[in-house]
Amino acid sequence: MTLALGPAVLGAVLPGGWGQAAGAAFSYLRTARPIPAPQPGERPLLRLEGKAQALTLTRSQLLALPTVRYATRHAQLGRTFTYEGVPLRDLARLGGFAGQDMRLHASNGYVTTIAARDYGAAPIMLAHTANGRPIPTLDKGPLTVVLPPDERRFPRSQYGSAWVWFVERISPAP
Ligand SMILES: Nc1nc2c(c(=O)[nH]1)N[C@H]1C(S)=C(S)[C@@H](COP(=O)(O)O)O[C@H]1N2
Ligand SMILES: [Mo]
Repeated sequence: MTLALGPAVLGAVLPGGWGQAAGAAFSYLRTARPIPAPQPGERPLLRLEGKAQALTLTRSQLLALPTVRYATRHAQLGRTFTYEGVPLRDLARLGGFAGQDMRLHASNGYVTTIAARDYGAAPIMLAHTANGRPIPTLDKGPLTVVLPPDERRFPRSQYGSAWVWFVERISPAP
């Protein structure tokens, strides 16, 4: 079953405390706001396959989810951007699979898994905005995973595969 998120659905899918820190305290730019109905003509960017149901989210809906912002050097582009996006931990909560490893599927067929111990302890994000603007395809948007600038915890030599670009679907790892 797929639900197109509208305000009426949200009360049902959002458990209390969602968007608040449980575990490591992330510094949020914004906490969760009511998720709006999709704007006319807006296309879904992300399909979040939850435990019980799947949600599709447009850009305006993603913007209403808990948001973090930090600057980090993109592992493949080699340039530094100030990114804004939704922590993977909050997406896992929204999908009802908090604490479970996350599978990320890209539109070019690439698939990888990010461990719950990684996304639970650090604000690895699904970025939708770079330097205040939607992320263009050339910069690996519209949705691209970025990791905090912590070379000791997330060395690029080991975490290159986590920098998934063109993300279109997220599910719990089987
Ligand atoms: N969408 C998408 N993201 C991806 C990949 C891919 O093939 N498609 N490869 C991953 C892997 S395994 C690594 S090591 C890096 C590779 O980046 P590079 O090809 O620029 O070195 O991107 C990661 N993100
Ligand atoms: Mo890789």
